[in-house]
Amino acid sequence: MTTRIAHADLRSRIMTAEEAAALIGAGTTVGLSGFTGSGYPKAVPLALAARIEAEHAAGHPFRVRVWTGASTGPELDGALARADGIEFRLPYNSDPIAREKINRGEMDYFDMHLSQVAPMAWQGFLGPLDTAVIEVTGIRADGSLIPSSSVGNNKTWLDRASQVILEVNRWQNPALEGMHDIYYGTRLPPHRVPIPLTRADDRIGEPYLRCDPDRIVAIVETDSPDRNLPFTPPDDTARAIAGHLLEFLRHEVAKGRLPASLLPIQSGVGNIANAVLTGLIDSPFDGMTAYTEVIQDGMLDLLDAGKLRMASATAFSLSPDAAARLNADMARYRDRMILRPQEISNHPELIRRLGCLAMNGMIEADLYGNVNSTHIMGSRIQNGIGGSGDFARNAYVSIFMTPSTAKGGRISSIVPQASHVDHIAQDVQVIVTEQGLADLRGLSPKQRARAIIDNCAHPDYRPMLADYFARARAGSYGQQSPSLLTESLSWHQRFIETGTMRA
Ligand code: 0RQ
Repeated sequence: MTTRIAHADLRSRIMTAEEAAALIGAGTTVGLSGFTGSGYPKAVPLALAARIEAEHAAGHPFRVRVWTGASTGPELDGALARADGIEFRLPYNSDPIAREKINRGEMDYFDMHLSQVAPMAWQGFLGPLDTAVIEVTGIRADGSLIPSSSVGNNKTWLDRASQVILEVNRWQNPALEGMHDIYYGTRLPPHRVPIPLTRADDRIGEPYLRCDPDRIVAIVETDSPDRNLPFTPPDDTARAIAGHLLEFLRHEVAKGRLPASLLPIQSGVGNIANAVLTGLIDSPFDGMTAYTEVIQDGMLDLLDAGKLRMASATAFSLSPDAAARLNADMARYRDRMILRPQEISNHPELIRRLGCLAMNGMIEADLYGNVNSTHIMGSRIQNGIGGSGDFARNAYVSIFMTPSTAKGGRISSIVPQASHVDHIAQDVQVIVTEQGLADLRGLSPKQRARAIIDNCAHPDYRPMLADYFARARAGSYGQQSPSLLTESLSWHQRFIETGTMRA
């Protein structure tokens, strides 16, 4: 089967995944494709993991440094982490085995803003890139590459790597061709120029990835689906959060602070974000656009319902059903979707210019609106900051959402002090829980605290928070952001010691 590889010379480099994995050396750095479970290589990482296990069994140390776009799938992060083959990982992980290794201190993890990965690689701070392993949909006769279901950092890995291994995945729909927009105009300072994108649907690049054929050392053919995890249908909590948020958006339109088609929406991953998108189907907003990281089920529903005019992202993150729907009708969807490098989908300049509405999940927020998106009890990584920081700081309105409690009510998501801060109060404008919504724009810290306690905290924890705040107002060292330093993290410590934050 060579129809997906139209470049005659390159066909001679087709080999097995095992042969390709043998080209990756111990201790080297591997830049792999993949973003939120789509477009990641599915055969070479598995073969590499098997090789690493064999080397370990023979008493030989063998680990690699892994760079990706964002999260991948069990065949990549899962397999390599299980084989204890990852020495260092960036920039975003949601794999449970890798998470455990990181939290046990057995794997170094550099959790960074997704927009900054490519520039930092170019700046040289990350060290050399030895091998790129990139999934593509096909190779054209001129050697250009038809990208797959995510773009992520592929352009940068292909530009920077000493050697390139391609996986040509027959499962990826050939009608993906033409959907992508790969911009080749980024530069390092002092040579940077404005990125010429002024609307979410602008195309500023080309549909293909460039790659010098001389650096392609192996091509592996695959036929495997993306990870594509099912979404759980929205529960009452997710529906309540979506309801508060939609009410807020309607109010902003009524006040004339948002246009009737809203502004380009950015939606995080997860069930709550998906519930919000589902809620938008029955909203009065028409002609919406999305400038976001991932296209998830809810976006497809919005496109189908005619509410969303177009969606720009860097990857798909779909349930198996939605992926089948997309694949059955790719040619039609293709005109209304653009996949770009994550450096562009998450670019602060563009997010600020377009005025995105950023809607992201969080782990906890404190009384002043500092938000923790990444660490449980201040020290255990959950996933990573992903693109939430790229969007939150630069959005027109920056919204964070969470159920008001976690772990069956034993944890309050509103706490006296966040146990880790990813988004400082200045980058957080709206907080939503199933209890209600706090619009923090224009409020001082003490006003924010009252709004958050009254609107967002769970009734079981509201009196405890009000009591803490009253005592902080009476006894704090300063009164700008009242705080009792010996007590502000005691809720987390109590959970660690007793299994609940309840006093
Ligand atoms: O733990 O799996 O052990 O049950 O955290 O929480 O409720 O399933 O929520 O899947 O929406 O994830 C912030 C992690 C929310 C996500 C976060 C525990 C909870 C559960 C997951 P279990 P839920 P979600 C664009 C934007 C950062 C990246 C980002 C995230 C687990 O949204 O990773 O925004 N965000 N990217 O029990 C202790 C709390 C807790 C808590 C939840 N307060 N204390 N545990 N949990 N709240 C996309 C990309 O960038 C790619």
